[in-house]
Parts: sequence; structure tokens; C-alpha cells
Amino acid sequence: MSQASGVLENSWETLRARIDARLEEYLELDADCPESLRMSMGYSLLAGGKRLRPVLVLLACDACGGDVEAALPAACAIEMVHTYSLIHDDLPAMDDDDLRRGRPTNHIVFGEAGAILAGDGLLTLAFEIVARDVRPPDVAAACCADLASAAGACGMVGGQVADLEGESGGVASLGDLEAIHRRKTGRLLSSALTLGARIARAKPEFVKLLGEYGKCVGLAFQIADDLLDVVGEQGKMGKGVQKDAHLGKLTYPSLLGVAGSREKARGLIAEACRCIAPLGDRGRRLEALAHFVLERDH
Ligand code: GRG
Repeated sequence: MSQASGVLENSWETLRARIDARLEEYLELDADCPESLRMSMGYSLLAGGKRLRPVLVLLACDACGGDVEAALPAACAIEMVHTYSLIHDDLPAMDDDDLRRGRPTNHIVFGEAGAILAGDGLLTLAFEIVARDVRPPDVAAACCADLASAAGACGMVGGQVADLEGESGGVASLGDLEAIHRRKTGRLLSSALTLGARIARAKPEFVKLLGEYGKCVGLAFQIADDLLDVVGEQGKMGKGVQKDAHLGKLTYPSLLGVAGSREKARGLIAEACRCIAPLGDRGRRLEALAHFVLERDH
């Protein structure tokens, strides 16, 4: 597709295969987990997806000189948190979607209670994995705090609440929109980078720089998501499109237009690349990934 995907193609597929294999292992829960719950968790978690956040964990760890194998538990954990958020976001009480990752949403198949509980199971399993499998214990504790803060009330959950409140007429400006997406999408994406850096035992200034890179890429990712809702194809996206305009949602294209949104996203990607310049050659794949976020078609 492009220069960016060329640099990434092999590593992305290889890393994704490792992530998928480990996710399957983590879902081999013991007999106390009801089969229906395991099925419902697996239905959404193992349904594909780009695996952007776990790939970022592994690339950040590698870019900081760490061992990718050691970062796999945290990579799987963040994908579980992300998948839980998608399951809950699709519920009738929230975005009320019936298509996700190219298949019927979790609540369509398992019912609302089944979907809520699958999300709860994934969220809690994520923290069990980080606490137990990330080593040494002080790094595990720092990673738990990082992930909880990104996913919680001042991060993704807070952003989701602000977004829902905005739907009833509260969101008016670009600043308001950014405040929502910085929390709803940006914090978890940024956490992927800082988790990887922490597991590599990177110096605090590098953890910070990677976190800044993540914030910029996270916002650019959201702008790309808004653009894909306008210009994307449902078949490639694996979910409904043109929904934002239909719901009258405030989005980047509705505020800045399609060209203005692309321009803003390009600026953010350039800023992200400046943040990781101190990594030199080790940061090349993160650089390529930042460009991919804007060029993606799904
Ligand atoms: C329910 C607490 C709670 C939070 C939901 C992230 C989120 C908050 C909702 C998702 C809504 C949405 C479509 C946001 C746009 C950005 C985004 C997170 C898209 C989906 O992520 P991808 O494209 O999906 O990485 P895949 O399926 O590839 O993993």
C-alpha cells in the first residue's frame, strides 16, 4: 500500500501471530470459568482486529532495547482492555452497534448480560496477567498502575462518559472534542507505549517521550477513524460507516472538513515522529507505524 506499510509488513504480521497465539493460551481458563463466558470472551477477543495496541507495546519495548517476549503479557492485557471497551461500547445503552470486527456484536450473539460479563471478565483478566506475568514485581506494579489509570475514570472511561454527555448537546468546540478523544482513545494508546518502555526498563525520559508519541498517534488515530466513517468502506472496516453524520455527532471532519482533518492528523504524525527522534534507528518501525495510522483503510 505504501512506504510505511512496507517497513512494517513483516514485523506486524509476525508480531500479530505471536500475540494471537498467546491470547488463545490466556483464554484457556480453568474449569471454574463457565463455558458460556469463555465462549463469549473468546468470540470478541479472537475475532481478529488490527492488534494495534499490543503491537505498539512490543515495538516500544524493542525500540528501548527490551526483550519482546517479556512484553507479550502486557501486550495481551492491553488488547483485553481494548476488547472489553469495544464490547461495552457496542451495547444498546451506549453506541448500539450490531457489527464489529466483521461479525455480529457480542450482545447480538450472547445477549446483553453475556456481553457485559464478557467485558468484565476480560478487564479483570488483563490485570491478573500484568500482576502475575510481568517481571520483576516493581515493573508489574508500575504497569498495573499505568494501565488502570489509562483505562479508568480519568482516562478511557472518563472520555466515554464525556462523549456520551456530548451527544446530548454539550460538545461544541475543537478543544472539547480533543479533551474527549485524548481520554477515550489517546490514553490507552499512549499506555501501550509506556508499558513497552517500562518493561524494557527505559529511563524515565524515554518513557515520557514514548508517552508523548502515543498521545499524538492516538489523536491522529481518532481523526483517521472519523475520516473512515465518512470515506471508508463497510466491508473493509468490519463495522458500520457513515454513522457519525447520521447521529449528528461532532467529529473532526464535521468541524474541520475532510482536508482540514487530514492536515491536522499529518501535523500530529510529524510531531509523534519528532518525539521518538532520540531513539534513532531503533525507532524506525514506530515511525512507520505512525504513518500507517493515517494511511490505513480499516
Ligand atoms: C465502554 C468504557 C468504554 C469505553 C469505550 C474506545 C471506546 C471507549 C470506544 C470505541 C469507540 C470507537 C469506535 C472509537 C474510535 C477509535 C477506536 C478505539 C476504534 C477501534 O479500535 P481499532 O480500530 O479496532 O484498533 P480493532 O478492531 O482493529 O482492534
